[in-house]
Amino acid sequence: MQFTLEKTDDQTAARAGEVVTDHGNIPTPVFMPVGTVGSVKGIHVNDLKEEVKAHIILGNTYHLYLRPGLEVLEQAGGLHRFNAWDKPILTDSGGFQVFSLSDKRKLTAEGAEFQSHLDGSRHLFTPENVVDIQRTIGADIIMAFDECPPGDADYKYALQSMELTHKWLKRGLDRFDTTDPKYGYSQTFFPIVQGAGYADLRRKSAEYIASFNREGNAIGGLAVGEPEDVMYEMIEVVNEILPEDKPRYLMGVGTPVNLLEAISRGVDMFDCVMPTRNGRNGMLFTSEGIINIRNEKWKNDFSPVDPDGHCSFDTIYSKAYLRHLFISREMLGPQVASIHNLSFYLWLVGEARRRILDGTFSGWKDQMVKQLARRL
Ligand code: PRF
Repeated sequence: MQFTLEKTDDQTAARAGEVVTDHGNIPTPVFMPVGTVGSVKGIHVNDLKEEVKAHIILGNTYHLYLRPGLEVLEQAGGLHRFNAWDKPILTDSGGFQVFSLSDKRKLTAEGAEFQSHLDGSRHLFTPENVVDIQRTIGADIIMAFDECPPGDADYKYALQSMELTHKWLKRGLDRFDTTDPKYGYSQTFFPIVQGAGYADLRRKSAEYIASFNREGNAIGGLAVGEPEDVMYEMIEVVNEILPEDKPRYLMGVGTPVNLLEAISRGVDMFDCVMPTRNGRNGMLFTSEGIINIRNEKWKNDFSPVDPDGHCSFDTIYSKAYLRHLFISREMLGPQVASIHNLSFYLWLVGEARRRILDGTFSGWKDQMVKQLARRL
């Protein structure tokens, strides 16, 4: 993997760049749709390419390891062959999901023991075996095994957790650097900064992570219940330290406004379930603000779903029809809403990139931040 930094904005810390992988190039800033079990919920690959215009998607080690399991994935020749997505894939390492989803879990020096949320079976994730698992899944970008403390973690817990994440990083890197890809294309490994809402811990963690000088770095442990201004401050603190010439990935964030604020502070990559999960509930993100399409007010509104939208469904369908699909519980409703939201997110980061390149990012971002959070 290679990263080229094309331009840094004059007025903000925003950057435009390009990540090159064996499965294709990724212009940054970029948003990665989440395909937890290998599929971006409800959306087939043609729509992901043609309508959403996704460059890279994300999969989850925790889910894919439990089901379909490594034997199936290996026989398939890796996730790209299995799910027919031939562009880049990033996998999250499983740590975050073990703590949010599994039934019982216990941290030991070795790793994290947990029981499957599917059938109660017992498993152990270690910094080493999650590298092996992600190699078998065939991710282009493999994430370190980390612990993500809650947003209100006290200092002592945040410190211990950060130190554990650092120890696990060293072990994960040793495994990664002594093993090979399984399917003939190269894979890369991103470490993750932790440190909760404490600037001194964030600095320490960023310095430790930067010292490995890997091909990309991630910021974890944010958007987990802390106030937004704390999240923005932590991003600033960390990005002052992380290498400039490597992509920076902010994990699991966020709203359209969060994306623009983070881009203006030097973040290059994002993923979040919000466009798909909220879309399935009828929430539509647009450049004018947020729509709840189930609302009575759209019942007789035959204007396009989003006249400024960037996927074909935005103008093919009316708001009244999309509302009808939701109210009638037709599966087409959540599908159209998910495609709309993802195409909006991809447009937003793509427009940010164009604005960074032509020097108009800062004013545009201020204007957009005012519009995006409005309720229509
Ligand atoms: N670590 C990992 N995955 C994550 C997070 C994290 O801290 C977050 C927090 N926003 C989302 N996904 N490994």
